[in-house]
Order: sequence, then C-alpha cells, then structure tokens
Amino acid sequence: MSTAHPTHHLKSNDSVSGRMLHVGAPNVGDRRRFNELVDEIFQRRWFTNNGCVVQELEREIAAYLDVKHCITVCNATVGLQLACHALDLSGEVVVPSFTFAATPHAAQWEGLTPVFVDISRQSHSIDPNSIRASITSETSAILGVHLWGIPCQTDAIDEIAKQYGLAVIYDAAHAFGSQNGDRMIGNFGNCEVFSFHATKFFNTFEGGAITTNDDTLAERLKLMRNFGFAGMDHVIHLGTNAKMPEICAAMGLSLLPCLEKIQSANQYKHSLYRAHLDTVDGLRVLSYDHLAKTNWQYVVLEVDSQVFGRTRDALMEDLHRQNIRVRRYFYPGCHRMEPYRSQPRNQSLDLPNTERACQRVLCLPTGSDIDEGDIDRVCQAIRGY
Ligand code: T4K
Repeated sequence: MSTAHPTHHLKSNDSVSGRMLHVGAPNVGDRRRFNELVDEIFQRRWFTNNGCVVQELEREIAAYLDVKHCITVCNATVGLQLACHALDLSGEVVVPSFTFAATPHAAQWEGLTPVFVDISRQSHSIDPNSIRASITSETSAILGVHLWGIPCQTDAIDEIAKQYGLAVIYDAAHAFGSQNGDRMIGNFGNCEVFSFHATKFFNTFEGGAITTNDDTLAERLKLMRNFGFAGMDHVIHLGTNAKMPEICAAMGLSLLPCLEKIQSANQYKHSLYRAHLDTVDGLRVLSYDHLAKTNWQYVVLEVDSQVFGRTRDALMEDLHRQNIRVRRYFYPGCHRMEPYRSQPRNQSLDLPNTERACQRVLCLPTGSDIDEGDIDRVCQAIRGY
C-alpha cells in the first residue's frame, strides 16, 4: 500500500457523510467472462510471455482502433519509455507540464530532457505555438498528451514535426475510445501509448499498449518488451521486461465489449454534472461538445475562486470531509515537481495557462461506480446545500 497517498486509504465514515466516492473507481466488465478466461489460463498453465489471451486482446484492440499494430505492455509509463527508446530519441523532448508525472518521467528515465510547454486554455491540451517556441537544435521529439481524452491538435503538431524533423509520440493514457476527427486515437504520430491502469476508462488492472501503423517500429517494440528475444536463446536487441500477463489481458477481454455502454453512461453523467454546475457563477465543467467521440471518463471542473467565492482548495477540503475524494489533477504542474523544479531551466518558466489550470481544476467522481444519486450528492455539496 502506497504511503505517498494517505488520503484514499482513509476509511469511509458512512454514518456521517455517505459512502466514499472516488475519482477513478475502476470500470468492471463481464465478470463471468473474466472468470471463464481465468479458468482457462489455469488449465493451460500459461501465465505470461505472449500467451494466447494477450494475443487475442492485441488483435481485438487493433481492430477496435483500426490500427495495424497493438503491442500490449505492463503499464503506460514503461510503454512511453519503450517508445522513446525505440525511436532513438536524444537530447530534448517537448512535453506539457500539465500532465501526470509519468509523462516527463518516462523521458527523463530514458536520459532525455523534458522541455515543458504550455497548454491551450480551453482544451488543456499542448499548445502548438508553445511547442514551436521551445524547439532548439537539441530537440528530437514532441511528446503530446491527449489529456482528459481530448485529442491534441495533431495536424499542427505534424506540421511542426515535419518542419524540424522530429518524432511524435502521443501519451494517450486518457484517450482509449476517443476519436480525432474520423480516426480513433491510436493512429497518430509515430506511435501512441495507452494506459490500462485500474483508474482508466479501459483497464486491465495494470497495463497499457503502444499502437502504431509503422511495421518496423512495431517489430522493435515487440523485441524490446521481451528482453530483445527474437527466438529461444536469441537476443538481438536491448530489451526489458514490459510484458502484460495473461490475467490482465483477461480483464481487458471481458471489459472491451462493455465499453460502448460505459461510454454512453459516462456521457449521461457528464451531462448531469453540467446541468447542475454550469449555471453556478464561477464554475465551468470542461466541455467535450466539439469532439466526434470521447470516453467521457473525466468530469473536469474549473473553479474561478474570485467569482465562486471559495478557493478550489477550500472546496476540495470541504468535499473530502464529506467522503467525496475529488482530485486536483495535475497540481502543481510537472515543472514544479522534482526532479524538474530544481533544474535551473524550469525555475523561471512562464506557463500561464498551466498555472491557471493548476489553480482551478478539480476532477469529480464518475464512471460505472457512480450513479445519479451520487452526482446529486456531489453537486449539492459543491453548491453548498
Ligand atoms: N500519462 C498520463 C497522462 C497519466 O494520467 C498516467 C497515469 C500515465 C501516463 C501513466 O500510466 P500508467 O503507467 O499508470 O499505466 C492514478 C493512476 O495510478 C495513474 O495511472 C493515472 N495516470 C493517474 C491520473 O491516476 P494516483 O496517484 O492519482 O492514484 P491513486 O492511487 O491516488 O488513485 C486515484 C483514485 O482512484 C483514488 O481516488 C482512488 C481510486 N482508485 C484507485 C485504484 C487503484 C480506486 O477506486 N480503485 C483502485 O483500484 O494516480
């Protein structure tokens, strides 16, 4: 059990405030199918190392995303590391500061320097102008994040990448099931990396996948996730252990057919939140209206303290006291976290939209564990009655 996050291990005080509501409680699929798959895994006694359940999950995900290759991995952080390595990146990688620490950490872990840039105010996704302004002769890649499942401005990013000869990786941790125009996320950049962590729209307990339409890159990634083995006793590449076990793939296979249903339930819940909160002065629920399709996994509230009359942090503490474990993702911004904030280059960084989002955002509970009554309760608590 993590000691870094004492808050979510607190016991719910049901008698005082109702059951504990979480942001990111896992979506659960067809449990009967999961149990059948687990029985089969035990019968076969094949638990990991490219087993048939992993292979089937990879085929199904590739078909769902309409992408040539899906390479499952143990989690998205390691997936991002593999992607950086397989693309032979060096020097600097441009990355938004407003993201989960895993995004820059993966680059830093690979010996690269994350160069933090700003986001756009409306969508919270990486700002192409800010990318352009940060490119130097050392830059080798752009690492965009489809934050909250909202696609980055991929056309503008492609143009910059082409102009400067840069690789493009998308951190698609939040974006499984989202569409960018008429194409599913998973088809953009050199490759995209999904997280299948328990808290994500689609989960395999822990896990992730790298998707790409590039055959050579896919072959490299497959080698690298399994120690570089090209066959028994035959190592032809630097590699690591980034494999997804069979039981995780079983979770994925039992959840995949349920996604459409969860997606539309999420959309409905998002609309309830908007109906309750968009009319309150000083509050705005981030809109997905402009998107062709998204997974609606995040309800992102922005609190304008001046107008609302309470700070975002005071609101958060108040909600926590009522067993509503809202999260101020991704406070305080990666450039204000170690090891980045000690680096001189980050001490005078001016990222106004990032600062603004870090001061305002509060993620609210949604997903299949949350019902209409829970949303009423959260919204009443936010409105203060
Ligand atoms: N890129 C981005 C943009 C990401 O957001 C992430 C991960 C990554 C990359 C890296 O992906 P992975 O390497 O993890 O595949 C959580 C997740 O651990 C993390 O995966 C996720 N982003 C991040 C946004 O959220 P924490 O530190 O907030 O986790 P924790 O333990 O506080 O749990 C979050 C909430 O979920 C809590 O309110 C409790 C609830 N929860 C959690 C778990 C694990 C449950 O209700 N049930 C559960 O089983 O990072």
